[in-house]
Amino acid sequence: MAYENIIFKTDDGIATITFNRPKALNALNDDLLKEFSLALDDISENEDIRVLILTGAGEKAFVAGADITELSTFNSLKAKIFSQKGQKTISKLQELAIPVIAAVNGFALGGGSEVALACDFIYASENAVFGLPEITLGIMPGFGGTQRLPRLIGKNMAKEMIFTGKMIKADEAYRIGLANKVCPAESLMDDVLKTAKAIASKGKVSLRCAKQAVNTGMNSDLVTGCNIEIDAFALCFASEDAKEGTSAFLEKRKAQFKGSLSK
Ligand code: CO8
Repeated sequence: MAYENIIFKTDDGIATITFNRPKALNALNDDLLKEFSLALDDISENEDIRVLILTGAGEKAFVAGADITELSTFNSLKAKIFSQKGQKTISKLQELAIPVIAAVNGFALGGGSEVALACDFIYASENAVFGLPEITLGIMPGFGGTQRLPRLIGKNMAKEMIFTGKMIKADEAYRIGLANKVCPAESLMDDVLKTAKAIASKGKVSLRCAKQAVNTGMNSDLVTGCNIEIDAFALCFASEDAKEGTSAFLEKRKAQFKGSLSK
């Protein structure tokens, strides 16, 4: 389908979705969220895509939040529907079977931070700015920020960000564990692609099992999580990649992972 608010590309097993409303700093409006959701459906049905990268068009923003022009027209019911739809899409993102990297290339505010939080990890450019400023608009985060941020950086750090609405720069985001890496703006995409390619060269079954074990385990107690890991570990041996990876090590050569999901 032809997208107007996102750019969706795939190249050699790596998909990139670029939020593309640069004049509004890539703010999430209803149309953009619909397109994003459809693109995620396409990705989940395409076994050839091994890694997804999210970024924003232009040099200023990843996503500066939900579209405040739309928000300003909401009553409670409309806000509930918008939040439910947004959360459904963001959960779809979090539950994608493949690894997802957020390349945060500027402002990631409100819903923009919340999208990045649902990715598997974040690389930020030096000019990136993170925040949940909803409180300054008289509202609060509604796309999962009150839940995912405390789980990532800790309850009290998250509460300070949510209660003050303060914005933090990339180096602070790195220091508190929100971003895995800070890169010069001009090399952000190259750095992200390098990591994406390293991940894409691994076995797709073991990657999916590992992601699912971490995600499901994080919502469980340790004993349940370790049991989830046992099953995920065992499932890896259903793929020919387990044989290839271990044989390659013993034969002192680089593994060529070709396992598919169907055999
Ligand atoms: N929505 C709509 N338009 C936006 C948004 C936004 N979130 N952010 C920026 N824009 C627009 C501006 O209005 C401006 O448009 P125009 O040129 O037509 O005037 C253009 O983008 C450029 O922005 P600025 O001129 O403001 O650029 P600055 O460099 O001066 O400032 C900032 C950049 C600091 C990012 C500033 O634009 C800003 O503070 N933006 C709003 C950030 C924000 O508050 N985000 C949170 C939004 S609320 C949210 O995300 C809730 C999510 C959960 C929803 C749950 C549903 C109920």
